[in-house]
Amino acid sequence: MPHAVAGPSGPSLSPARLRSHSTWIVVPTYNEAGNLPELVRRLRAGLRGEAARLLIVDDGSPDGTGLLAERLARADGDMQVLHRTSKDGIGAAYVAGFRAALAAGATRVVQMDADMSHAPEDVSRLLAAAETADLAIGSRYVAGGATPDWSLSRRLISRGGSIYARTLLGVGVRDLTGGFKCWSRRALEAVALEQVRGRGYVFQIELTYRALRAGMRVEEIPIEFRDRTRGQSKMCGAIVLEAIAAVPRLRRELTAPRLARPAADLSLASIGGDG
Ligand SMILES: Nc1nc2c(ncn2[C@@H]2O[C@H](COP(=O)(O)OP(=O)(O)OP(=O)(O)O)[C@@H](O)[C@H]2O)c(=O)[nH]1
Ligand SMILES: [Mg+2]
Repeated sequence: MPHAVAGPSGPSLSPARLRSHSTWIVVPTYNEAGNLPELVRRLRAGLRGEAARLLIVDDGSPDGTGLLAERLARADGDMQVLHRTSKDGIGAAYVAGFRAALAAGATRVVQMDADMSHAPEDVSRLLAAAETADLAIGSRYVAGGATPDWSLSRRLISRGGSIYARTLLGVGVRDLTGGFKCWSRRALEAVALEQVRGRGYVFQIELTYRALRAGMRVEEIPIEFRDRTRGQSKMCGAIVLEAIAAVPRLRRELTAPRLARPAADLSLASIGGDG
């Protein structure tokens, strides 16, 4: 177990608490002050007392998100903030957060956005799926998943991006660009975080692909993805272009050492939904 267990004379922790205390939830933030209090409140309500360490990774948000997170952490008791000096992309923030969680002994790590696009109430379902999978993905593109706020054109672009990446990489996972996932420690250790290069959307594709390449068992569960109602999206054309350009590179780099294994085999590693 990653956490020290006191002997008979020390303070005792119930088995449930010991087990759950190794769950970490990592949330990268940049200018999310309008969302953070609601996020923390809904996360805790959704977890219904199940312990989880909440780690906010803030890139020096000018709107004071970092300071607000510190204030919320003092009231929460199971929350901490990793401050980084400047905006360096969601991928770099996640790598820093994952490393911190692993170093602290996390046995499973949830990643999610701060803008409530990933419903905090869905975390417990994701955790349940991760009981039997190395990586559980909240998916918009399996039966029951949805993006109700999106226009037809946005749906087509996002769907097209997922199909493009899926086809090129030869994997069965439907939602490759989504960022709502629960990692087992084993899977996070298998993806070689020090080698990850993606910064924007491509980070999500890259990590899931790395997990599949490493033979991890991946499961998708349906989620409804809602648009943010507060704060600004950091999404931009450059991030989309980075993802489009990076997929062939990922395929080249990550399949090269294992030519003996055809890419089509990868789909067998993914289960769940209709993927
Ligand atoms: N620390 C850090 N967090 C970031 C950075 N860029 C985005 N984020 C956070 O990553 C999460 C997702 O960013 P969003 O701007 O919502 O982007 P998105 O969800 O991909 O795009 P939308 O669908 O338009 O909302 C949010 O919690 C952001 O605050 C960054 O450079 N550093
Ligand atoms: Mg968002």
